[in-house]
Amino acid sequence: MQYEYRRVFLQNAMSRDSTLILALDTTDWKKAQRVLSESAKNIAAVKVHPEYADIWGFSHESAILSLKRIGDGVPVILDAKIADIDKSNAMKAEYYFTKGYDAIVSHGFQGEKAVEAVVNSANKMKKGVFLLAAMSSPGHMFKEEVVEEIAQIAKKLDVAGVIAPGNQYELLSTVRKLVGNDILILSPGIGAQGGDAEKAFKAGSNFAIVGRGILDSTNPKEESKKLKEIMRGSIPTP
Ligand code: NUP
Repeated sequence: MQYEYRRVFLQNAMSRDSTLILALDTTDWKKAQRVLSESAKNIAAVKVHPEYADIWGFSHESAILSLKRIGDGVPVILDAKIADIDKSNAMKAEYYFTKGYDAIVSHGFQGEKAVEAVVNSANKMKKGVFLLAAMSSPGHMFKEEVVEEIAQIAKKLDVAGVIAPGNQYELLSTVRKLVGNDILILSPGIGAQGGDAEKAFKAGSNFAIVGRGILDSTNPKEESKKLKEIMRGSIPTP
């Protein structure tokens, strides 16, 4: 069940004392290793895209093992943005979960039945699903009624969490109202995309997803520590 994964994810965040998620968006494996090891003590999880394992020259399995080793056992979230019909979604989710990813990002616009296939695969393997409720990119087409419907799906299937933009505070607080207090909100869009961690946190976000703000900083350790401190207090009790 997703509430069980949510609890696992929250307990992990509490024991790591952080609600910061590092988006490890670099094709340079040496840089990925350096930034992850410097930030490891300040992050709750690491998020990667499906392409990185191959780009870095690994199988998914060994990429995940390396990330966990460098990141002190950090959970690895796969930003797969699953967006197909139920059968194909189940195949994709099972494939990635079997490789060892701890949680997956799925779109929601494909509808409840197709999202349910991802959730069922996750539940079978005690993994997490984070549903994309709206995007941080300018000009995105997540109109309010679409966001409302995705939030309803998130609640009905009781997913571990949703992804909502950390650079659009009104939309973010709308998502918080729609999903209620239990479902976690993870927010990208902070830093390079103009969002402010403190404002996102005040608008209802629990976890900040940050890539370039840490990767491109001169001191990833300090930058991740700063963001971790700003987000302090955003974690609900499991
Ligand atoms: O709406 C979204 N916006 C977004 O930026 C959904 C996402 N999954 N992301 C991802 O978050 C994006 O692909 C990137 O990996 C990360 C944000 O990186 P940055 O803008 O902090 O560098």
